[in-house]
Amino acid sequence: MKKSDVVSEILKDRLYVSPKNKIGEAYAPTNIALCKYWGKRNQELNLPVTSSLSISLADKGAAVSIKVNSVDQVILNNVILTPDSGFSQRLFKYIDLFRIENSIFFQINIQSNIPIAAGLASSACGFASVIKALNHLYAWELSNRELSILARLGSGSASRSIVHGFVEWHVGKRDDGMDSYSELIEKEWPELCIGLCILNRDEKKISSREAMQRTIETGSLYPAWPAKVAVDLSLLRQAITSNDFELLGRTSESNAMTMHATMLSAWPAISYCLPETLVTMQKVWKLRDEGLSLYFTQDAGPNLKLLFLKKDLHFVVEQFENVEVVNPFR
Ligand code: 2P0
Repeated sequence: MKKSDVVSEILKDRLYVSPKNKIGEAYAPTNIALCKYWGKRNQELNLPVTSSLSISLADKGAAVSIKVNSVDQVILNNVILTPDSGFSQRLFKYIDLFRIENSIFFQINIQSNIPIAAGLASSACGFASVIKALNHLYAWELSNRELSILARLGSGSASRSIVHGFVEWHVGKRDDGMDSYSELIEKEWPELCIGLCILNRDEKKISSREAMQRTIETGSLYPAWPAKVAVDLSLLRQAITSNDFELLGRTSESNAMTMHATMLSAWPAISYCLPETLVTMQKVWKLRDEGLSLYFTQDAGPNLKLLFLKKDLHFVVEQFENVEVVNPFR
């Protein structure tokens, strides 16, 4: 099954309508997985091996506006990208799925307040905001479930960036992925804080896509991953329902460490850690030994995301230079 088949299945005859609005505008928050998506059972459709669970980062994300233009053009944070840039090409390959007439071109203007490709889930909010903006431009009136499935075709983690709050991406069983979508967990936790510890802003050398695939193909520890996810998902749901922060923090940190262990077991081994990543981890562990309720998670990059409660905000900000604090339920 191809991506275009999924698009036709969801949009049906709406795929053939012309833009109804002059401009399509949308915002999507980025998201941080507390239980990670690591490995695809279908690379074309970005269908995952397991479910995953994330939290959306409120005002950290991407705002997109799309309008019909004389040529295809991407403007990223006020800079016009050259058509042969990797970012522009990936984006228009995605747009092509929704473009029936070859004679229609778009200008896509993206304002993003997170570093691109530094393990801060820029593709998540990027593709989620683009599909939401197209939905507005064409007045398709898609449901969040449909938007999530279409966002996933751009990037797996984008399926979790359609809504704010805690989100679970259901693994699904079907080959066409129609049951692999994300859904809001109806629970707010206003005391919960995320601290973005940006240790390095360089583009990563190995994409998540490549790293996942190498881990599946060669990682001797990967076979243990689905069982670990099943346990962690259940613990995280329990932690969210009962406002058990220690359980949430412990489970999230352990899940991230296990994901990185599967990568270390691949050949050639993959590590996204820099020396400063390890120094920051040690600092979290030391503060925790001293009684602070502080945990971290790490994605496919060297930066860490701290998890703590509002009551410890001032102390955490004092301890970690340049930490940027997000309150997902503000
Ligand atoms: C996650 N990551 O759950 C995991 C944890 C990185 C580490 O989803 O190939 O950019 O576009 O589906 O979504 C990053 O991978 O990969 C990611 P594709 P994506 O957030």
